[in-house]
Amino acid sequence: MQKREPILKRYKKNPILTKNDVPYPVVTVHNAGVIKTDGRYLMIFRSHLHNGRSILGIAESSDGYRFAVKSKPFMTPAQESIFAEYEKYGIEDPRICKIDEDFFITYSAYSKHGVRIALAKTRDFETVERISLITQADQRNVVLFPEKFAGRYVRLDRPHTEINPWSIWISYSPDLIHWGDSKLIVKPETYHWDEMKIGPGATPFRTDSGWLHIYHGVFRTMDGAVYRLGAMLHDLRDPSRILGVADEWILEPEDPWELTGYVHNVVFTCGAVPEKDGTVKIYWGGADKVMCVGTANVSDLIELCLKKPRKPL
Ligand code: M1P
Repeated sequence: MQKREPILKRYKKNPILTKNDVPYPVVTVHNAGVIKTDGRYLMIFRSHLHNGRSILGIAESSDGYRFAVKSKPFMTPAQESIFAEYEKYGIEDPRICKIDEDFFITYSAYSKHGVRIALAKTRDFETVERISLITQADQRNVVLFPEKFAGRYVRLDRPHTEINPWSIWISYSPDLIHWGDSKLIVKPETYHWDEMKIGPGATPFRTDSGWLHIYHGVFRTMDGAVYRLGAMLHDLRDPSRILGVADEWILEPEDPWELTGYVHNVVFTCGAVPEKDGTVKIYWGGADKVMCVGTANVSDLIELCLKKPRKPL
């Protein structure tokens, strides 16, 4: 058998961002949401502080590879309003989604009450406004779709449950605040690389064949969990319809900074940027400690989803 080229090619100068690039004291730089707007790449990344709780920083780039971190954090846990009660243990794993003129950020809010998802928005990546806590506990990894469907906003959810392996659901909203009509759309597959749990990853992006969505899947080993990335395609008009979930992963921990770090054996995505040349830059946190990037051809990812799929449910 011939050796295959990887579908997602790592950037040679990974990691692209580490704690050493941050001008304030942090222990990690990982799990960043990334978006391209007016030729600029904006990255909102998560950092652990020395007390183990997380904050969000911001970095900017003109080429999507070399990022400069701004002098101050972008968001720290709220000190007032209802957000203060639910963000006390930290804020994590931001995803960015542009809808009309606003950039919406969904992030995990941790407290003694569990983990839930909060929604904030910015227009300039300088100031940010918290809008609402949009889930109860326990939820992580909520991503929004950048368009409305039949007049409603749509998001992918990842509730936790003891009965079912943690799976991907979909919910709908008239106003981004009140959500409902939820249903399960993709489950982990038994004895498969994503059998322990899966979660929505990067904000899905539109292609001619469907919404391409890069997600994470987890496999439990005798040495703990291994986090990998996979791809799935959602129907353009009805994103609850899954056109294909690629049977094979597209990325697994291989580089030294993915194999060891804050949590070993982790590649975890919160952001992907489609480019005009038919490629996509996929960003991932390595071992919950550094940020990395790689590129793939969008057509290859679509082919993987459609030609070699596994069942979504
Ligand atoms: O440590 C690996 C990841 O663990 C969690 O992922 P999941 O949502 O699948 O449980 C999160 O804490 C994530 O931030 C982290 O990278």
